[in-house]
Amino acid sequence: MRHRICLRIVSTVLNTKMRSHTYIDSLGSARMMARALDGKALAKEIKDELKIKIHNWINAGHRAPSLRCIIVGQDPASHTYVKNKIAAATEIGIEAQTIKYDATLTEEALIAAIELLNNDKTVDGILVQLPLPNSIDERRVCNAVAPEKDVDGFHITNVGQLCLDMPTIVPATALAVIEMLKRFKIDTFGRNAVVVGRSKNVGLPIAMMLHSDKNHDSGLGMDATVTICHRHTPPAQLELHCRNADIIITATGVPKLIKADMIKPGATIIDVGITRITDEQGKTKLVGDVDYDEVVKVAGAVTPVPGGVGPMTVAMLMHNTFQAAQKIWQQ
Ligand code: BQF
Repeated sequence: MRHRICLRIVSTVLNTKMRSHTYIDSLGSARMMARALDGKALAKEIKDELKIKIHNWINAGHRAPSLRCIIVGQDPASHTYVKNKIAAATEIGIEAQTIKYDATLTEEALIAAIELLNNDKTVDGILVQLPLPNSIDERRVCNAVAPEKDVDGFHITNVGQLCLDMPTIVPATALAVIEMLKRFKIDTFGRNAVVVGRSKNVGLPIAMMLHSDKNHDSGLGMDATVTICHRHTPPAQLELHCRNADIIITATGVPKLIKADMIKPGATIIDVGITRITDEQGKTKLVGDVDYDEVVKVAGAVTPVPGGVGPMTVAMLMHNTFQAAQKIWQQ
């Protein structure tokens, strides 16, 4: 008994101080913890690669790639996201500016502003930070961005091309998930993948690439067997689908939706959820959809929140912006 208590103390010290990859279970046995997939470190690697490519691009006589971020209203989370994007862009040699409007801006005025940027030859990438105020039709606004400058990949043409496995601009969050699976060497070929959440900008493009044929033109297919679960999937069914999954991608914004008893031992869990919560001390913090502290004991690999998919989303937006800059030059 004393032996077990000692082990538990040692494991607690290791886990908190040294980030051990093992923990001691309730019977006193040492168990492996899942690999934490460090999105922040991978995002830095990708930004460093892009920084070199952009440097070479400019040295070859091109102007710096340029990005415009339009933000409407005062939502603090949206302002944080835009700041993250401008900082990342500036750091790697992309010329980036924020264009801020009051929440009272009309849909017509927003579309007029987008059209000015569409016609500006010194602008390569345009994004409109979502969500927009309820008075503005997001679909109409996304379709107003010139498809070749649509670095968010939300234009109807870019969505259609993605669905047809054609080369296109892919939404950054979906590209972030796919890039993490590739760079962390998570095998998807013929595996069972579950996507939890069916949003048009996140769940749909992820599910689309996961199930698609790698041999098709886009080269982004992952050849997995994909199940899409959503708010009308009964909880018992969600559990069954998840327990059968080799890979779970969750993007719901429901904290602790994905629990340890829903995980196949060794599975890979990618947490796209971001929810701001206030803890007991009144501090706000970010949490994902995954009950991380428990899931990490069963899964083979899991992305943390913060520091998982979020930073990778920003890195892949930079990838999209450089891609847009190169395509425009070829025309
Ligand atoms: C991190 C986003 C929901 C709705 C609209 C780093 C970001 C987030 C987290 C970030 C997100 C989420 C963005 C972390 C951009 C990702 O350290 O974990 C970066 O800036 N994101 C967005 O632009 O719009 C959203 C989530």
